Amino acid sequence: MSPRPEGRYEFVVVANRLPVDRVEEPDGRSDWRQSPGGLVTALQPVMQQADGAWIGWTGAADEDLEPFDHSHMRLVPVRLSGDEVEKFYEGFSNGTLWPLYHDVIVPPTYHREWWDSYVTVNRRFAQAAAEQAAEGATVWVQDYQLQLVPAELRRLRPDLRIGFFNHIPFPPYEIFAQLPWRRQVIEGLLGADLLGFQRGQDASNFLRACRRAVGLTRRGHTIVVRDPQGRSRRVHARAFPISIDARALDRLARSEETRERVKALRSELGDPRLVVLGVDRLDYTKGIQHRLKAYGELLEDGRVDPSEVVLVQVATPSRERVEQYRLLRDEIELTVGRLNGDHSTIGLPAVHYLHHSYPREEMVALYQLADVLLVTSLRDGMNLVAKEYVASRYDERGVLVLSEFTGAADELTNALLVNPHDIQGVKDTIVRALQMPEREQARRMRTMRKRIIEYDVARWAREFLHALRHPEDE
Ligand code: ADQ
Repeated sequence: MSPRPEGRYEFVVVANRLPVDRVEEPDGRSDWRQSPGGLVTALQPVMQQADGAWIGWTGAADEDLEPFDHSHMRLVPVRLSGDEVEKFYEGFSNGTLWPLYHDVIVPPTYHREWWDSYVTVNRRFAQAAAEQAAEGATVWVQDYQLQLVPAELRRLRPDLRIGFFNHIPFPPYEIFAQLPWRRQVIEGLLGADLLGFQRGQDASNFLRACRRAVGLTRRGHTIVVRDPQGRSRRVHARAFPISIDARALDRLARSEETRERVKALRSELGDPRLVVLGVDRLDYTKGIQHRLKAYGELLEDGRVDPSEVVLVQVATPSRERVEQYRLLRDEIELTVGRLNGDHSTIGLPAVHYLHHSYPREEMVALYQLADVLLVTSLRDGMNLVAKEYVASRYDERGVLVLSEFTGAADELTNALLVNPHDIQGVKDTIVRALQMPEREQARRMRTMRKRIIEYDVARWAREFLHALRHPEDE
């Protein structure tokens, strides 16, 4: 039985996390602050126009909270128990799906209790969305933690238009086939009307998985599925590469405060001639070890002189309760320690390693400071850091070294593209970047900036929602 559509929201986002973080006020009370992410910035105008609700978890276990209003949105917290945080979130989402969808860089773990928890929690999110959505509303489900929500939601509320966007890659079938619950995942996703992926390759991998796992063949971007009532329904799957709020970053980069901060940072680094920057969540998909190996060899060979060039590596704390992430952190910090032991002098470290989160303003100052940005992901859905760097370089200076295994590489073809596994190639490319004439820097940067400014995150959201609401155009 479908519940009567009694919710009142015309636009509902369903994501693992709510778009707010808890902050402690000086008087001891706690309050909510909008998270800095691009997704919320992109969706806020849609939220305000359409009377929107956002369904997600607060990030804390065992918390029962009533829905509340914040930043012109209705926020609807979904409760996760401590056991579910372990099995659904750290387990199935981050220990099974994350490595499986990123080319099995580390082996995924398959546990039936994790899967059971994933099913239970996905049902809970779908139920919450079903309760909030108005008759015929648009619901947009986000990311790999919630792949069963589309079908469950359709079962509860066949009147809704349901979209799904996958922020991470969708793997080739030969890898996806390992998943003991591959059929259920595909069926879960096929509950949507429109499935968005970062690259064309991800959409093709998904369409191929539909044929191999559930025997449904595609016509172009479309698959025809039969609902239990025997009606047929069309599901579209294609690429909608996510982007950033490029104009806001450009403005911030040009501000007087940023310029002052860049000067201060440069002097704090000992006024190096050149700065190389890496900014990543501390994750094994980001290829931080590969980058440090290449950079270490350049110092060793004397092709990079640490009295002239410094490497600044920002490694944002991430998933610290997961064993593999703790090991990775130890490994990276050991390597940085060795490099500095071998190549630093007093007061002049060869590598500045920062394990912190920073406000937007500081990130933009770092981007402005960097002559070269290194992105060496082994696999990455998009990589917004690369796009943020380009958006911040209004001066058309700086060189982006970009892994070809990122979604961003499809669009930023004027970056210096590298295969991060090819250490010799990465070394040569870093040297080429450090020596690139200003005219060539400007030529490459200009083309990349044009793309990012035209195709920003607002356009991404607009195009996805247009395609969701006007399937006849597909
Ligand atoms: P992530 O794997 O988190 O995202 P990325 O796209 O690079 O990777 O986004 C990271 C974001 O965090 C950027 O906006 C960056 O500025 C910010 N950030 C990083 N370090 C920070 C720090 N120390 N302080 C403050 N902010 C920091 C997943 C997928 C990606 C995909 C995005 C969006 O893995 O492939 O691009 O979702 O879809």
